Amino acid sequence: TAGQVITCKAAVAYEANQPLVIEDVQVAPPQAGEVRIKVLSTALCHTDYYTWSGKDPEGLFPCILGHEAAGIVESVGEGVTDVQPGDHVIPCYQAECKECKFCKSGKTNLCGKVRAATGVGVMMSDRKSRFSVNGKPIYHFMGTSTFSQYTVVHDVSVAKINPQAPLDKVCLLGCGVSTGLGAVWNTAKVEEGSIVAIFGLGTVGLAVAEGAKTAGASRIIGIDIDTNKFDVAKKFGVTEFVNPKDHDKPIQQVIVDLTDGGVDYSFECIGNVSIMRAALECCHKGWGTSVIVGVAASGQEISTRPFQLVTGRVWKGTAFGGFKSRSQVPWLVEKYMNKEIKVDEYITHNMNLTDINKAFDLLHDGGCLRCVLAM
Ligand code: NAD
Ligand code: AHE
Ligand code: ZN
Repeated sequence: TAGQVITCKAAVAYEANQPLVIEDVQVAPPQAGEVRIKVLSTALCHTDYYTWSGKDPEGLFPCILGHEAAGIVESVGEGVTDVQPGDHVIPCYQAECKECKFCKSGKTNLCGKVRAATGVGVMMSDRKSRFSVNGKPIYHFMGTSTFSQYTVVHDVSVAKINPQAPLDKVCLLGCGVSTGLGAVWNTAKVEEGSIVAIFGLGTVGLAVAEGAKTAGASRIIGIDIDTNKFDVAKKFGVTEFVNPKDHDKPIQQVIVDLTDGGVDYSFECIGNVSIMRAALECCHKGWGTSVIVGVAASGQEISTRPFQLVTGRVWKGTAFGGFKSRSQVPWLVEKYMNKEIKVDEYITHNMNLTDINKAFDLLHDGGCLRCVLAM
């Protein structure tokens, strides 16, 4: 199939908020610096739902969503040396070229090499899409588009992993689980004995809990309005639960009262700007640090009294948990293989690509963490 157009099944989002359509899609061969991947497993992340809902300023339609996946390299374009056909890989929406100003800075995991193209749904070299249906182009999404049996990505967005790793599990390391762990280990750098608050106990929030537990946090307070999450959260290290609906006081006050003045670290894993404010304001005066992980809708802005920062609280954010994708995703896979991090436990549902609309509905069903689709 190398060098040929492949026709395969993909879930196309034609319009915001409309059911995805399973189509025969034409996938062009990879051009120079590109890799065509046979996607075997993909999970759904809340961010896919967010873009589908039309609230993402970078959302373009029609497109092929999906960014938490694993697969096997089918063919590579000219000049690609780091992977070859048959390699097991995880596509990475956060690229790592190792050469740009960002990659060389030593200060961030963001990469500048292909971001301009991935933000507008095309490939870098010719600013065109490799996907089409009956000759009409379909946009890429996040440089990954994994809701397709085959996808084309930039070579700087491919992490080569241990071929023994089960792809239907480690696909989760392409986003949610890695993001939560990294938010704790890389962005906040939580120390032993810390008190941690986590707003939102979906996969990202629970991975934050797991990261905080391994970092030796003394208390891990989970906050969610879905009581279904409370039982499962214990497995991930959450020690106390708060349901904002049980309290009349603002949630930041509830947490401050519970912790003798506030937490050392808080994490917003929902995407709600008023909760982002609460997460900052429940931090301890003088040092408390709040990390924004959730993605908020277009037009939403955060606010607080500057006095909160003047008195020592720190507001941060994280993309992909600060992990350098190509360098560190293979390491995360090894940690999973060595049973040092959980992955299986986040998978509550398994379905086929053809059931993708049901899987989208599940995202809002209490109790669903990750649904993995077999392609
Ligand atoms: P999810 O939908 O599985 O989990 C969100 C949780 O928040 C749910 O348990 C829900 O009940 C809870 N929640 C909703 N509103 C709430 C409220 N008002 N108060 C308390 N709890 C509330 O989502 P997820 O896949 O875990 O993703 C979480 C967020 O992180 C999303 O915004 C997603 O877009 C974002 N995300 C960001 C990155 C990144 O790199 N920064 C990576 C992955 C996901
Ligand atoms: N297009 C959105 C931004 C969405 C966003 O912030 N994405 C995160 C990853 S979410 C994964 O589930 C991210 O990595 N951001 C850094 C980047 O380079 O996009 C918007 O609101 O404009
Ligand atoms: Zn995601």
